[in-house]
Amino acid sequence: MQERRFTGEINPSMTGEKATLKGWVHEIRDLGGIMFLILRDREGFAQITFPKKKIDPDLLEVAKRISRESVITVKGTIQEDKRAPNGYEIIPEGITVLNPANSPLPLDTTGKVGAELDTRLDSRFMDIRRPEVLAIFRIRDKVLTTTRNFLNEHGFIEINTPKIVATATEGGTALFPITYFNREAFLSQSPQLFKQIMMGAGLDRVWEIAPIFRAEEHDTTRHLNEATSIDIEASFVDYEDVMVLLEDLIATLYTSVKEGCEKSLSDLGIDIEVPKTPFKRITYTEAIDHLNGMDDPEISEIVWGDDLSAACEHELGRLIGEHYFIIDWPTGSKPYYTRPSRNPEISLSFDLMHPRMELASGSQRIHEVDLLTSRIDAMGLNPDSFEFYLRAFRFGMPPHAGWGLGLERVLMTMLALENIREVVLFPRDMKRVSP
Ligand code: AMO
Repeated sequence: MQERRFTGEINPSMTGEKATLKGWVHEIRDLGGIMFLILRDREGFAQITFPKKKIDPDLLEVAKRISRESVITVKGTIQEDKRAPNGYEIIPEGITVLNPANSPLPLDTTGKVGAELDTRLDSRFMDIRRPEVLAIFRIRDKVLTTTRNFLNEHGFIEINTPKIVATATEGGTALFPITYFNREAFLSQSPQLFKQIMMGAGLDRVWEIAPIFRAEEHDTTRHLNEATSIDIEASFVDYEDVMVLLEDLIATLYTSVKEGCEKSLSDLGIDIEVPKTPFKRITYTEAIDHLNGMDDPEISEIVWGDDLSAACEHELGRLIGEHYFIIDWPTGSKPYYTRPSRNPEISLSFDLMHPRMELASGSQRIHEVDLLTSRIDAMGLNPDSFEFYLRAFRFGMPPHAGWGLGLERVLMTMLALENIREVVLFPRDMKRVSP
């Protein structure tokens, strides 16, 4: 008997060969003279066929008693059958129940009975058994692997920065405090300060893919309290250089999913289009000029310096219709580490936008310690608590730029999913910390 095979490794040309399959009982269909057991594994389905007159009656009795979603081993002979999934069936010679599943099931894995997202997330282990949900996580894996390869090929070094920190990095966004022995610490909002310190350390180009924790009280379909950020920082470059890197990465991710995840895209019932580079760049000032000319009650008069609301993002997305950058934001609307341009009111900064939402933000950074200290001060923060960061700027800090890209937002927009929670195994939001 052969070693275990995945359902996707077998094809009709193997007719007559023996095979061992392991997986879950997806469905049992008893049609009287014939019974079908559909076995499911990570790669798909296999039809196990029991022609009742020809099969050992004891084997048939075992099969009839197996509950749905039990874990089984099936040994049998491969036979071509055009009507079956992948064009083959297995005529069983032995079935072992490795672990029976309880009934009733918390969710229906066949997709015949729909369930709310909350119910699905409560039983995520069973939800992910559905091929269209598993497909999302196979694509997530592809996006992560492609990102790592892309950044390695571009000379970036992977770093791991602490997730328990003493200071805020992003100013505006709220922090999760934790008890750290006898003092207060926080969960990290961003690797920002540490990736910049690594520019002072001479690593030149670094990347990190890691969780970021945001205590935002946003109960929306595009915010998480624990998200995954793809962060880069590079020395001796300007913000245009890192925008080019970012648009190249986005196009590379779409290409690798389109070409390398055909089955997953088909399980999701979608096709994706690779965005064309270079992406359009519009300045913040052009964006608000356009928005202020709109006759839309959701978009009231925007004052220069305001952040752009979701309604504004939607309007710009509708107008442009593809990925684009909003560049040169008001200095006051960006974090203290963002470099002002020659006009101190305007910063060398950008947001990467999908027509539906923001995907990334980044900028040229301030590398002069005096300017940085005064910006921290001007934002109402205490420079003393940033001393560990500022020190790195006193002893040879090169000019540098970088960005942070939200992995979940890339995935939800690429796959046209409504809710960001769909692309996270165990999402953390205002209402959910378990499972
Ligand atoms: P920013 O705060 O804009 O920038 O975050 C970067 C990207 O991370 C994603 N993101 C989120 N995704 C889901 N839920 C959230 N609550 C959430 N918060 C952020 C978004 C966002 O565009 N230090 C800078 C980056 C840099 O300049 O290098 C930063 O953190 O997709």
